[in-house]
Formats: sequence, structure tokens, C-alpha cells
Amino acid sequence: TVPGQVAAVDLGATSGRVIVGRIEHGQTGPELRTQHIARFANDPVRTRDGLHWNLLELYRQTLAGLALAERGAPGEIASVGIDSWAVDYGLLRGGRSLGVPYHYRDARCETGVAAVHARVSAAELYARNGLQHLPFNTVFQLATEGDLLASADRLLLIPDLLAHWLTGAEVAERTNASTTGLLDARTQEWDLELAESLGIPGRILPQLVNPGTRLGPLSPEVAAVVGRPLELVAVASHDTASAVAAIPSTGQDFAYVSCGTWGLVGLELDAPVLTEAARAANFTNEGGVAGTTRFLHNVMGLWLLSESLRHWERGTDAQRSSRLAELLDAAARVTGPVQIFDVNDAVFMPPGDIPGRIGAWFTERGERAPEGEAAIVRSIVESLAAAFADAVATGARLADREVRVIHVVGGGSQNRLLCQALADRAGLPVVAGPVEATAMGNMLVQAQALGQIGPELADLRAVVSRSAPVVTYLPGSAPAAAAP
Ligand code: LRH
Repeated sequence: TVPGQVAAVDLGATSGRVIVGRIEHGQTGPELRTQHIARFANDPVRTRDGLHWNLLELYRQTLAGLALAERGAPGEIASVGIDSWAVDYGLLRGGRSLGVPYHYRDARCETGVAAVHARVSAAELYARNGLQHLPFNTVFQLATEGDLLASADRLLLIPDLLAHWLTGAEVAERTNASTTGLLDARTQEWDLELAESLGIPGRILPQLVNPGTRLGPLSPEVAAVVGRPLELVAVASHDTASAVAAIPSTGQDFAYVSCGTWGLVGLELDAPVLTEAARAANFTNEGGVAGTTRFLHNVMGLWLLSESLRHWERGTDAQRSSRLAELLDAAARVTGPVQIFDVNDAVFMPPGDIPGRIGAWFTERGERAPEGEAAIVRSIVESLAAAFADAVATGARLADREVRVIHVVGGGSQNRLLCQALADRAGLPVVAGPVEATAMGNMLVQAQALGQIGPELADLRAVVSRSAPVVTYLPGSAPAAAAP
């Protein structure tokens, strides 16, 4: 057989997965058929010097997942693509890793923010890179590296670093590079002048490549582990860019919520919006596939639920997800007014006792805090829905666009309570699904690179529409309390 399948390695901040897919010809056109191969926890590790990703474990799981995929369909997998959360990176010198990559929730970022702003004002930064202020943007993290920057000869973002370990390639995939704060928002090229003015040597910034670039085969040592020298394709390696690519929309008038650990809420535009109003509202202009702009706002997402669950009981990943379903059922039955808090408050960023911090948030404001797990979960869900609805309205106003429908993709698309609450609060239909939008975007960019489906973004989205069922929630159609 001609190898026709593609494998996606999709690394989220709480779990990773390996999924394979193949294009089949359905009645109305090509469809994507997928198969889950492996799912593994992504548990960060705190050491004396801070919070780190266990990147070696993620790499090991990637290799194991690819080997399993290859064994399941010998000779049929043509290529692999990797996506992950944004902003984090490794520094290298002569191919050797300089330290263990930090987690973006590590507390060190604050000093980096002060160091950068001492040299470049927030307004100038935004005018150049178009990014919302997030204290962990790569540019702020780099400002904490000190001498290490002088020693390094390469900076590779997480998916690019894994790609390097797999093949030897040293590139920066553009959608993810757009989250560093070092890419010019207009040209999507490195802003070397900005980098150098912040003491970041231009030589460490690799060559930029677009999603769909074929990076070559796995190196012989890796191929020996996986079973075959599969080809690596640079996909939209920022997970959110892959997810937005896979929104099953046919029109232009949609907003989206890519809802996983974060809720990324915004619009797809042809060009960045770099106005003072957009900066004040903390809207970002990240790079999407096919040169699109992802004009969005980071809302604290399912992190609030997953971290609360982790606090309540330290179970395995599988236990946590069934426990979540139970808690959401209980939350849906909570009666009486639901208290709303500001999910974006920075107090909720670090790992730890999220329920305790929610309680404190209310009592510090003289309000009654929700009591018991079900009431807290209900408050989280309604507060997320309120923040999502608000971000949709703000994004539409800032971009001067009309929004007629909100697409929710990712894990949050399975949360019925959340989707109905969003429809109610936004007064718009919510189309939920696919849950694996990120992996689908990853696989379909590979399918495009291999010439299996049409080259346009619309071709990719049409495949998603044919392949994944969606659920529509209409505003006011069901009382939220009865949703699940
Ligand atoms: C979501 C995400 C998001 C970034 C954050 C660091 O996984 O990539 O788009 O802002 O992680």
C-alpha cells in the first residue's frame, strides 16, 4: 500500500495524545477518519529552581505512541506533525540542551516583565508584536535567562525542539513563533531590532517556516525506535492555531472559543488589529494558518476545573475525567443564584488550591462564597461562560465585525452546561465540536502538505464539517440547570 495515514502528536498542558487519521472519500467529499493511539498525562515537575515541563517524558511518550501507531498499521503512516501549548522553549548550544524548559506558570516571569518594560514600553511592544500582555510571553521569559542567552546558539519552541530531537531540523514554525513577542505582527518575520534591543541575540532565532512545510524523515536512530523513517511535517504547531484551523465553519461571521486548559476566545481576521483599544482590552494578534490573524483573548479555561479537581483528589487522569462528569451533573442541579467571579484574575494562574482562592475572591469583596464542590463548579462554569460571552462581544466590537454564531472546539465543547450557559449569555447559537479540533487541524495540514485534500483553508474546514458531528445550543432553549 502507499502510505496514506498521518499521525498527530498533540501535547496539551494537562495531557498529550497520539492520534492517527486517514482521508476517505465520503459521499459529499473527503472525510477524516481518526483513531486514538495513546493518551498520557502531562505532569509538570517542581524543582528547587522552579516549575518545569517533564519534556523528556513527553518525548518518550511521543516515541512510544508513534511506535504503537506504526505497529498498528505497518507501512501505512506517511507523516507526523507535532503541536503543543505556546510560548515555552528550550535553549541549545551546539545541539545540547541548556537546562530543563520552564513551565509558563512558573513565577519567574514577573521579573522578566519589569526588565522588558524598562527598555520598551507596553505600547511600543504592542505596536510591534500585537500581543496581549501575558506575563509568560516568551520575550518576558527570555529576559530572566541572564548569561544563558550569551551561551546559547539556538532557541526552539517546544514543538520545534521535539522536531529537532526527532529529525535534527532547526526551524521555528510561524504560528507558534507568533506567540513569542519577537515576531513583527505585520510582516510575520522576526523583529531582530526588537530582539537585539532586549539583549536577545538574533542568531538564536531559527529560520521561520509556514505550516505545511515538510521537514524531512525521522533520523535513523529515531526511525529504529519508531519502526520506520516517517516524514515530519511542520503543522500549525501552536495548538490553538491548529484548533482554529479545524473550526467547522463555512462562513466568515463566526467567533470561536478553543476551550481546553485555556479558553481562547476571538475571531479570525485577514490582518492584525493594532489599535490602542485592542491593546487596552488585551486582545492578541497571533498568526493562523494561511496567513490569517487569530485575534483573540486568553480567558482562564478548564484549568479552573482541572486544577480544582486535582486539589480535591489526587487521582489518575482517567479517574479525574469521570469525577468531572459527576461534578458537572451535580453542578447542573444547583439551584438559586450563581455567583460570578473574574476568572481572569491573576490569582488563579499558579497551580494550587483554586477552590480556596475562589472562596477568598468572594469574601475579599464582601460577597458570599459558593459552598461545596457542586456550587463551586457551577460558579466556575457560569463565570467562564460570562467571560467567554464578554470576550466575543469585545472582539467583535474591536474588529468591527458582526458575529452570528460561536464555535466551541476542544474539551470544553463536551461540557453541556458550559455551552448552554455561553449561548444564553451571548444571545447567540453555540455550535459545539469537534472535541479533537487541535489534532484534526494538525492532521489536515499534513493531508494538505501531502496533496490528499485541497490546499485552501476552506477545503480543510469542509473536511472537518463532513467528519465530526456538532451539537448546537440555542440561547434560552433549555434552562441551564437541566442541561447535562
Ligand atoms: C493553549 C495555549 C494558549 C497559550 C497558552 C500558553 O494550550 O497554547 O494559546 O496562550 O497555551
